Amino acid sequence: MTEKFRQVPEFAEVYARPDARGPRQLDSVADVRSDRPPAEWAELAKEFSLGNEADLAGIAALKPEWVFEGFDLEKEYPWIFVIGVAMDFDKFAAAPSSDTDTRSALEVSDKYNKGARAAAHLSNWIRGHGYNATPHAGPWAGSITLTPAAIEAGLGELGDHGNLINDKYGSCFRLSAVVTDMPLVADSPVDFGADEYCMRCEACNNACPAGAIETEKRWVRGVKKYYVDFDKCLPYFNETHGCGICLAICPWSRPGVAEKLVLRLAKKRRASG
Ligand code: B12
Repeated sequence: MTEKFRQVPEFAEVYARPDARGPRQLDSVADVRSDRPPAEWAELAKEFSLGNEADLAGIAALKPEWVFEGFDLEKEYPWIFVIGVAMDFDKFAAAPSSDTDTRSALEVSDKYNKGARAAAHLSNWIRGHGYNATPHAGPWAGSITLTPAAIEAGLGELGDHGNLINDKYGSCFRLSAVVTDMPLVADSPVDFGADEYCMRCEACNNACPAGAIETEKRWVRGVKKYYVDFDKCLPYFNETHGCGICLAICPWSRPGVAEKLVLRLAKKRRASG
């Protein structure tokens, strides 16, 4: 049986701090809609978001298969603006946390808050221009599975550890999002070689204390992708205030490494025609 998630009091405090997650109430949607071409809105929204706590920003058309059962967001909101917030590597890489060392878990909570603020800032900016916008931020699952949306929005490739690898931050970042009816333009998925790299690297497979990360891809709901066995992952995750070892050990996550790997893989691709 899965053990209950062991929360230390500090976490509840981090999430409850006044304004830690941005304004408690969103602005109302302006009565007058400003009119601009979608490409211009997309550029302006990214510029705003990157200047207001987001480290990464990308856009995708919201697909119904990303919305959890019981919600039908995509009828109201055709677009999802995905935000990435970098974590401090040294703090995050102190994973796994314990009752006496909560550095990694606190960094995670802190960056969940930053992601929530970034999504709230952008939602209000969009609302100020007369369009509807709703923020989505962890640590709760909310109504959307963010990983496939972030892949479509070009924030990174899916790594063997089941999460995104970005070409600057590796896997050392968290996601939040804004769904909106502001007319935007979708970005495209990226391919800088992380998927191929993962096929030869076994760092996360070997480091996972629960043996939850499989080396081979599997067919999951019609897509062949890297697979993590969460029945194995969850008990250890709960025991360690959120684990995180797999993303911390990922070679791409160490500061400065992702950029070098991207160059090396591009060179290799050019050489092999
Ligand atoms: C539930 C959840 C968990 C659960 C179970 C994971 C799961 N897959 O269900 C537990 C508690 C174990 C967990 C653990 C962790 N999580 Co988590 N988790 C989530 C959450 C809330 C929902 C994921 C989900 O939708 N699951 C249900 C289904 C869809 O799962 P699945 O079929 O196995 O799909 C997974 C992947 O295959 C992929 N996926 C789903 N559909 C598709 C479709 C295509 C085409 C592709 C390519 C991929 C893909 O997304 C899922 C992500 O794990 C998301 C936030 C969010 N709202 O999306 C964060 C999230 C995925 N987790 C995150 C992180 C960082 C972690 C941890 C490292 C914990 C930590 N210390 O931070 C570990 C890593 C464990 C691991 N190896 O994945 C980040 C990932 C950031 C990144 N760089 O990509 C997210 C996005 C949270 C956030 N807001 O930043 N997590």
